[in-house]
Amino acid sequence: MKKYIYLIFLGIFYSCTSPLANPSPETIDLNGDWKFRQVGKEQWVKASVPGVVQLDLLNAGLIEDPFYGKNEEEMWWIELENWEYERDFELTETQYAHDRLDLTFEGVDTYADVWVNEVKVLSADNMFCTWTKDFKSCAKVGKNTIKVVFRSPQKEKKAAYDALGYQLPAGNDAAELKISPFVRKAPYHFGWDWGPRLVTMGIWRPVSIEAWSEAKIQDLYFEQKEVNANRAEITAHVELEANKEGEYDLVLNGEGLSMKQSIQTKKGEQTYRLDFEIENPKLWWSKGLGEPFRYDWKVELVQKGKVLDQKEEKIGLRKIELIQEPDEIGTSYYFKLNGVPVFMKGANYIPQDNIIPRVKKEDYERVINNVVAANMNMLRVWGGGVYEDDLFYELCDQNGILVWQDFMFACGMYPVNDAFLESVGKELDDNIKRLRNRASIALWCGNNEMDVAWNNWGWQKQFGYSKKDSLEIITGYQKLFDELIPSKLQELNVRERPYVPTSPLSNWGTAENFNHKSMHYWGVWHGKEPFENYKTNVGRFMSEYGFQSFPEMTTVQAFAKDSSQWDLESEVMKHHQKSYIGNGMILEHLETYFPKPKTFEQFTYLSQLTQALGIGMAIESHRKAKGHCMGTLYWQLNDCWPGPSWSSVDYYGRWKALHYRVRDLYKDVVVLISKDRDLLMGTIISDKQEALEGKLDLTVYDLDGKVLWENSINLKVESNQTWVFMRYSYKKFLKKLKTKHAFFQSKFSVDGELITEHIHYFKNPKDLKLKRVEPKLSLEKVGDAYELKISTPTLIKNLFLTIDAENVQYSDNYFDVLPNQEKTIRIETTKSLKLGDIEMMSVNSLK
Ligand code: BMA
Repeated sequence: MKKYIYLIFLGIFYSCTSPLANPSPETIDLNGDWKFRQVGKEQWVKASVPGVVQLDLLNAGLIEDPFYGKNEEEMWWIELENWEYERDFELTETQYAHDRLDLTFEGVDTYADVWVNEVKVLSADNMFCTWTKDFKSCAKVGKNTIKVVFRSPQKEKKAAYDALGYQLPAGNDAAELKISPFVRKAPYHFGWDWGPRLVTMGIWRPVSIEAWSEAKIQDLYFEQKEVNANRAEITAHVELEANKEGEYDLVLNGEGLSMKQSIQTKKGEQTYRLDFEIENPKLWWSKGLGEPFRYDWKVELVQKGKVLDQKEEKIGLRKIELIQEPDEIGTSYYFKLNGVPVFMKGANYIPQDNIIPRVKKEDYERVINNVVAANMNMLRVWGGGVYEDDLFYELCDQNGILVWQDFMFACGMYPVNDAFLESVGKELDDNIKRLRNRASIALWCGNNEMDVAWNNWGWQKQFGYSKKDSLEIITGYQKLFDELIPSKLQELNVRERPYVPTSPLSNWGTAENFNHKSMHYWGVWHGKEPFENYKTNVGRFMSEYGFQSFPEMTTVQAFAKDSSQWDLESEVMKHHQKSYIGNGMILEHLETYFPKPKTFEQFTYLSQLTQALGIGMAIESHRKAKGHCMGTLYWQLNDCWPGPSWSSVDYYGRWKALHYRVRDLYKDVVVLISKDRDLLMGTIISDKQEALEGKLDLTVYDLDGKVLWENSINLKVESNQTWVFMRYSYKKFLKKLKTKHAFFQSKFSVDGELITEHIHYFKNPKDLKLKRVEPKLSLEKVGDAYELKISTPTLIKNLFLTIDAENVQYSDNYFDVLPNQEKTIRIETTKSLKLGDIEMMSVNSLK
C-alpha cells in the first residue's frame, strides 16, 4: 500500500539565537519507599508510593483487612484524620543544572499540600488531576526532602456543605454527613450499593521529577478529522514548552509518515499543528470486525541534529459515529465503526478495588482477558469510579474493545459554582488529553443517571427544595454537562467522537420509553419484576440492567471464615449486601426456577445459576431484537471487594456462572430456541460481516438421551442477519413429544466445525425429572493443563466444578452434561491435580 504524506500547515513562531548546550533531560523516580504518619503523632511508619493510607496501615499491620467480616466499620476513623507522607531524594549536580525541575504527581487523593525542603510547592484538590510544578527555586544539590500533607475530605468540605443551605442528593454516600458531591474524588469511595465505604487518602498514582532544559514536548495528539477506506485526514498537535526562544526541527515519523519542519519557539507553551493525509489507511476495527491495527508514530524535537525530546503514540485510525435519529420505531441509538453499524456486546466496568494502588498490571490483563474471552466488544467505564489507568485503555486498544467513557459524576447532584467548574475544568483537560489518542474510546458520556434521577426519583420532594434551589441545581447541571464538557471537547479538538450528557437518555417508566435512545432497565431488581419482563422491555440500547448473585464459597470464605456466618441473615452477610433490596430478592427469584437450597453453599451456587438464567434471558431478548436494539451492556462486569453483587466475575477473578453464559450468548453467531408467548421459536443471529453457509442440527432428547424429534436444515446466513427459521405452536410441539422432561439441542456447524450450540428446556430446572447420578470421569494431563472427560447416561444439570487452589481456570463450568455426549473440560492450575481434588455440585444433587 502506497501512502503519501502532505504537509499542509505549520504554525510559525518567532526565532531567536541558539541556546547553550545542556545536559540531557532526566527522569527521577520518586515512587517506592516513603514514610507516613497521622498528623500530630510522633511515630513514622514505612509507606509505599503509589499507595494510600489504608494500604500502608494494612501493610504495617496497624489495621485488619478492611474487607473481612465487618471490619469496614472499624476503618471509618481513618478518613477523619490528616496524614503526612515524607521521603528524601538526591539531586546530582547535573540534574540540578537543568533549567527546570518539574515535579509531577499523576494522582493525589485528594486534598493535599506538597512541600519541598519546607517550601510549599503545590496544593491539590482533585483526585482526577495530574499536578506538575517546577520546584527549581527551592531545590538543592544533594539531599532534598519532599513532604505531602493530606487533609480529611470530611473536614475540608464541612463548611461548604453547611453553607449551601440545602442537602444535595448522594444516596450511595454511606456517612451521615454526605459531603461526597463536594469532593472531586471517586464517588464509590464514599460507599455504593456493591461496595464498602473506604475514603482513601494518598499519592495514588506515580510521582516523578523531570529535569529538563531548553524545550520539551508536553503532549502529542493525532486528531482524526476524517477517516475512511480511501484516506485519513489527520492533524498532529504537538504541544511544546520552551524555556527560551530557540530554533528546532520537529521530526514526525513512523509507518506511513515522514515529515520534518523547522520551528522557532517563543518562551512558554505553544502548539504546532501538522496536517497530513494517509491514502488507503489500514483501519482499526473492534473485536469481531477485524484487526485492531495501530500505526506507530513518533515525534522528535531536534536541536542541531541532537534529539532533545521525543514522544511516541500508537494510533488506530477509525471513524466512530453515534446515530441518534428519529426512525419508524422512535429514536435510534447505535454506533457505526468505519461506516459499519455494530451491535455492542459488553458490560459495565467498575474500579477493581477500593484500594486502587494495589491493582496490578496482571489484574488489568486478567480483566481484559475475561472481556475478550466473553466475546465482548464494548465496556462502559461507569461514572462513579475513576478515569482508568493508561494500561486499561492500552489493553482495550490492543484487543479491539470499544470504551464508553463516562465522566466521573453519578447518581447525585453537584454544587456547581465557579470554583467547582474550575476544578472540573482542569480534570477535563487532564483526562481528555490523556485519553484522546485512544482508538478504543467510542463515546464520552457526561454522567451516570443524573438526569433520569432528577426527573424521576422524587428528589425535589425528598429534600424539600424550593423553586430557587431546584433552579440553582439544574442550572448547575446544564453548565456542567451541556456547556463545560462539550466546550472542552471542542477546545481540545476532540470533535470527531460523540458526546452525550448522560446515560440513560430514556427512563424505564413507560413502554413508549423503550423506543428511544439509551436505557437502564431496572424493573427487574429495583422494580422487583420477574425475569420474564426482560423479554418485552427491550430498549434501543441497553446500557444497564442486572441481577445479583453471591460469589462462590472460596470467595465467601475470604471475608467470612467462620461457618456461623454462612447464613443470609448473619451479621457479616447482611453487612456485605449493600443493596437496600437485600438478599431476599435473590432467594425469591431463585425459588421460581430452582429447588430450595438446603445449605448456604447450595444457595451461593443456585444464586449464580439464577443470575445467569435471568441475565441470559435479557441478552437473548436484546440480540433477537437486533435492529430495534443495538447494544447490550449488563451491570456489572467486576467487583471492588468480595461480596454479593451484580458482577459476572468476582473480586478474585473467579468467573461466576453468568460469565460462562455471557461468553456463549455474545458469540458472533448464536442460535436461540425460545418460548415467545405461545410459540416455540428458532432464531439464528449473525453479527458477522460475511455470509455463512452451514448446517443446523435440531434434536429433542428425553433426559436419558432418547431422540424424540429431529430435523436438520442447510442454511445460508447472510451478513448481519437475524433469521427466524422455526416457528411452532408451543403446545402442539410438546404434545407431539409426549413429555416436557426433555431438552432441545441445536447445533450450527460450518464445514463440519461446530460454530454455536444452544439448549432449551421446556420446564424450569426445579421441575425437571432429574436423577441422582454419578458422572463417569477421567483426568489426564495434557501439556500444561488437565483434561477432564465427563460422561453420563442421564442429564446432569449445571455441573459446578471446584478445586481448592488459587487461580484455577476452567474452559467451562456450571454446564449441563447431556446424556451420552461426552464433555471435555480443560483445567489450568499449578496444583498437581487428582480426580479426588475436584469437588462437584449439580442441580441433580440438590433434589
Ligand atoms: C445502576 C448503576 C449503579 C448501581 C446499579 C445497581 O444504576 O449506575 O449506580 O450500582 O445501578 O443499583
